[in-house]
Amino acid sequence: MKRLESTPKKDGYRMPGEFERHAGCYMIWPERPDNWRLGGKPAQRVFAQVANTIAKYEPMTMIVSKAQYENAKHWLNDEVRVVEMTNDDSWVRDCGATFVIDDKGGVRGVDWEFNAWGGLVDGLYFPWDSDDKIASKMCEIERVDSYRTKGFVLEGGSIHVDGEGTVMVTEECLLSEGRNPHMTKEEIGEKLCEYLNCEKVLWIPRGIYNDETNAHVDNMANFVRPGVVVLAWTDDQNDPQYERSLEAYNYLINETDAKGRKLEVHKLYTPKPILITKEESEGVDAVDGTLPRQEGDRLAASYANYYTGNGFIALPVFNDPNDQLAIDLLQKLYPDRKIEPIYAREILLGGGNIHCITQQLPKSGNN
Ligand code: KQY
Repeated sequence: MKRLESTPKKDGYRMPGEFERHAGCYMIWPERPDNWRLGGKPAQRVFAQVANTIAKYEPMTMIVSKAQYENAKHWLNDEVRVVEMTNDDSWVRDCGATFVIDDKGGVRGVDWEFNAWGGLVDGLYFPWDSDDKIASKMCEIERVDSYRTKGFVLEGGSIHVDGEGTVMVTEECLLSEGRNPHMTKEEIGEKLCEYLNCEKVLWIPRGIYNDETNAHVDNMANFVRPGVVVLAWTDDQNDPQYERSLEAYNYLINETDAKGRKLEVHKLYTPKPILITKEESEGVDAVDGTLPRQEGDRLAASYANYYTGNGFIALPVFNDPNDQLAIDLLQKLYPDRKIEPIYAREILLGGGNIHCITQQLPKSGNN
């Protein structure tokens, strides 16, 4: 398949909103023992649950290493397509392709340069070269041409689009030292608009407290549909999350999107602070160069990290009283989708959640 030299915007391709129709979904099977406790065994059960749930609604593909191929097949339902591929870890939202479509039935991939959330400045593991090849391999599987953003680093979890010209990010992540320090905020915004086919960037200042991705937007906020946003929220003024959510709220309610609409912002209450236990910490291999998982560290738990699929929402829950609040709010905002709550502590322990471990393939005329 071809590497294209132009950009999606020039060629009439756009990234659709995640709430638009999908032709499929990708995930990567977890196994690295310096990120996932107990060799990834507890996380694998939950990844299988997520994949088997999604497969009820849309074609699901699981990427898996040679070593884990048979084990993944064992836990996954027959509907899940299992494809062997070398990988460094399991965050396909971030290292995988961002698919763009045109109005003639075309699909292409954007292959962002990936450096494990900050490269040698504050990246989370080294090396990351196998993960950086995942996007182009996904494009081969889908038989679609791709755009490589050479010299421009980005992860899919650091953007959300409304499909109508607006992209939402956090300054904390997009302007971080480990990604594109040679570029100004304006240049970064132009690059996003060129590759996603947008006209307007919403720059939320900061994301979720203690988020090891430098605060991806997908843990903080999401577009329910154009003009409607959910935002992670707490009323607890003693929680460091409070001022982050408040500044984001004040920013968003005073902004308009690419079409000039005021945004309707819904508060999605976070669970109570979730801390790593001694047992959980001791289950992770200590390796120089990977982020240590220490007892008592606060995890970046948020209900905003959900996946929007065909007719359903895969929602992380945490056995917290606010689980039900999140389910009720999202059911109200998505009346035509079934809410599928999944107990997601094991994903959270790895540093992200359901949205971070999934990547949709949008539906176009021909797929
Ligand atoms: O998108 C994400 N939240 C990925 C987090 C990566 C964590 C690696 N340990």
